[in-house]
Amino acid sequence: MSSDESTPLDNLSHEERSFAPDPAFARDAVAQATLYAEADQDRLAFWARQARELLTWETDFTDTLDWSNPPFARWFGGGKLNAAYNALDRHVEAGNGDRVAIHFEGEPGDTRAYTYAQLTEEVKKAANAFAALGVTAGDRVAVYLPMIPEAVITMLACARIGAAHSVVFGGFSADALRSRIDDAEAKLVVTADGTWRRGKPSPLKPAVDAALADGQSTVENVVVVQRNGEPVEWTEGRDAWWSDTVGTASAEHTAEAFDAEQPLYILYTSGTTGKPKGILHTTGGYLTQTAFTHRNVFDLRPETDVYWCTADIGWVTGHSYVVYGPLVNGATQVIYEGTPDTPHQGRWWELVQKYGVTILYTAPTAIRTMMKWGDDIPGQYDLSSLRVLGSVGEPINPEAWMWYRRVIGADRCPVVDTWWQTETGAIMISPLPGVTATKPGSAQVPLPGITADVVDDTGASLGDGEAGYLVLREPWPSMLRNIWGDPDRFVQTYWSRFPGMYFAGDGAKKDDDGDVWLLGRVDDVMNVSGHRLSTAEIESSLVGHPAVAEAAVVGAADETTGQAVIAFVILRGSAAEEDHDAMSETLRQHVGKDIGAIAKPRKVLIVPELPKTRSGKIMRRLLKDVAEGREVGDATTLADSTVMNQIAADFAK
Ligand code: 6R9
Repeated sequence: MSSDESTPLDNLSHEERSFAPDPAFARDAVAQATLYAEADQDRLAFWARQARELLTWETDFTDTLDWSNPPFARWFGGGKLNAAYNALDRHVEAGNGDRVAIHFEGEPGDTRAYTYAQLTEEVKKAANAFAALGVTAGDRVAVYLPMIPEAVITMLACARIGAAHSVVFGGFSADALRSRIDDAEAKLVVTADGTWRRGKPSPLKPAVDAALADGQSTVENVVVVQRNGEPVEWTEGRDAWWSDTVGTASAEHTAEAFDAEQPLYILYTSGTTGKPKGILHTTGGYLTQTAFTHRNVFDLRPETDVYWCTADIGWVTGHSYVVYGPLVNGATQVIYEGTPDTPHQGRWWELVQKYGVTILYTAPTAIRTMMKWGDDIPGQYDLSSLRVLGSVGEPINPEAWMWYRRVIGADRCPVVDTWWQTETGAIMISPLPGVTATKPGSAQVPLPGITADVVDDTGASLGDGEAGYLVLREPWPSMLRNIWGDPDRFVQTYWSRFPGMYFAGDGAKKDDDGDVWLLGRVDDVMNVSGHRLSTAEIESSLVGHPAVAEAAVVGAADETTGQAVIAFVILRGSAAEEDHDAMSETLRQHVGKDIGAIAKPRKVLIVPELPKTRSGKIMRRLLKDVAEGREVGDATTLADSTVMNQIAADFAK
């Protein structure tokens, strides 16, 4: 074997660049650095302290963790609290009622600001209205709303009365909505007539009507927010306008304290097979860890920061880092309804300038898109208010990380790459901006109180430099408690691959400093001639080439090598005009040179678009079907379902 074939993973994790913590964070750095030691010494005492300092309990807990029946955890036993009271009322009681909780910006440019006092009042009204419709503690409420303040109000109103919300992303179909309603046996649906998408009204209510058309579901009422003013069908007796129900309800409501393990929400996420899993989160532990991570990972200073997380509330990031973390911490945040390129490609940066955003939390796919649009667009705005930049959702390739730091962060703002999942509920692995010297492309260190490890096939810990599976060895406060209605699947999916450990489904390795590098889902880890190659690593190399905007790599079955590397790339601006065959060859050679001959893709197909879910994750499974000459599988969760036809046709040419 030639030397350039020997260490295929080295490219990604032998990243030499490192950025020392910003001295501006030094005040908190001292305190933060001690958190690791404190948690190492006594993890449970550490979490108990966080729970007591970050939350207000009506009844203090007596038992930090009950792990007597693993993997079914109970955190903060004996404790009672109300999630909405923690997110709202107590800030008003503490004299911060006039602080802005939400700066809302609609896609058409309409704006609304809610102070903590106003948001509390709206949530009390919604709580009274939902209760009047018969929703009681323990019931489930389906939420099918756009990114408008009523989404936050609805979620908190459910929490206030002890009902679990089940938010279904507004981009999902009527069928997807119905199956989630059925699985959760939701009593109420809260929706809107529609929203705005790229300047046009985009409907939501028709999907709810279609989902409930047979009249056989568990849903008794539908509350409809008027947002885009488009005409809607109406089912008398079932449907009610938000303005007629919530709008007329009393603003007096006393929050009742619930058990720490009261279900807070169900959020459906797709597994490798079968129907979506209803991930169940409960109250005390979830709020503790979302608040802790939101405060420390972003160095939050609630009195002065303006925080903006671009995630939709349809995803877990919207739950933990738009709704619960920021509001429990009393932060001021921006919520934006629309797409980043409406009415122009500078919209996000215009919002950063307008609201003086200090902390921005977004996804690599958005960062790469902005990169593709060019530096001169953010260059037209004043981004000097920014001080911390976060990334979440998939591995961020070093070039995108560097662009984010340099162009958006003026080479001054720390970038925190945060690894976590719907199932983990909150951030698990991430730098702390005042403490960690950051490395482009690595999520780096498990947070205080989190025990993450990289293990081999047998569950044995691997040394630095060896690629394996990411596991979590100890329960954590915001862990999922179950799969709704399917405890066997819960045990099977997460706790059986490595007995006694939580299996995350991600590949990872530690570098010589012990920093964790995420290598993509394990189904995305390829094995070529006995070498383990990560899709992320080759994609990172491709995106590092100046002609490439985005890349997706899959391993296609191959008789001789086990798997072969197949790449799909989108070219940047003028490069798209060049001869595709010549460009493919150039890119193959580029990867060969960058990583080693073993990683050179067998084929590089130039494509106009990649298949992405509505949350922006590339669906490599579909590309793999194409690469292996199979009929393309279920593409119903794609944002644009026509993309795959084009790719399949081009591949066959
Ligand atoms: C929060 C969220 C979870 C999966 C996870 C992993 C990938 C998320 C990442 C990351 C590398 C990061 N992922 N953050 N991979 N680096 N910083 O995205 O939850 O939608 O459940 O996805 O996303 O593969 O297993 P979810």
